[in-house]
Amino acid sequence: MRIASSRYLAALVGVAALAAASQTSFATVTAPPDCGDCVKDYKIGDYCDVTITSNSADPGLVVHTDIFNSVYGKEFSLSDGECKTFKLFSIWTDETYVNGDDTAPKNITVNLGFANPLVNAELDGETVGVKTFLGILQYGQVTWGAPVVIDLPGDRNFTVSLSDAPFNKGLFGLNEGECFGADICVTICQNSSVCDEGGGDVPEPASLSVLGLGAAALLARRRRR
Ligand SMILES: [Ca+2]
Ligand SMILES: [Ca+2]
Repeated sequence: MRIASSRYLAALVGVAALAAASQTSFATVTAPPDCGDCVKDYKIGDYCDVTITSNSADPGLVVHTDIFNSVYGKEFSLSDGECKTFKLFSIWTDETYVNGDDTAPKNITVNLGFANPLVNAELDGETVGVKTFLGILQYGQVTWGAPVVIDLPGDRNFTVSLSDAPFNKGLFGLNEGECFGADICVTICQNSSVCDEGGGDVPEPASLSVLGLGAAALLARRRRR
């Protein structure tokens, strides 16, 4: 009786080891579908996909923008937790002095269209003329609202944000013109992702237990011999 029970115990230990071994080997061969941390490709759209709307006439500080040519069709890849930053556009004013009308904030909107994934990020901000110390220091300022989070279930989740900046700083007036403007950068960060490939070959828990039962039967037959 004692021998039988110890054999039974040995068989059980064997089955457990086999099941654990089979589970481990399957898990290392193929990753589950929601493994995360996948490298995803990004591509910015073309000329028509990237637009900026800003204050183009008085009242308010009249600003001009110019999108960098290197932006169109730009391609890069990100894994989870990784960010990509690059210059998106320049901003400047041709006004020479921050008057009363210029200190009222005006809306600025950037529409950043992606070709991959096929989505649009709309980023809103404000431009304003700033005059400090009795007009000694003057400049324009662009400030952006909250970053835009784009969630694509089953694919990826990423954040798009733009950099705040002062521009056309001057003493007793503004240093007007594009040369004294500022470059605005965009930062794209991948928060999470779902892998494209894999997931089809992972055994279900049910089939794993079938595997375990098969091993048990095999062991029992061996013990009977
Ligand atoms: Ca003005
Ligand atoms: Ca002015």
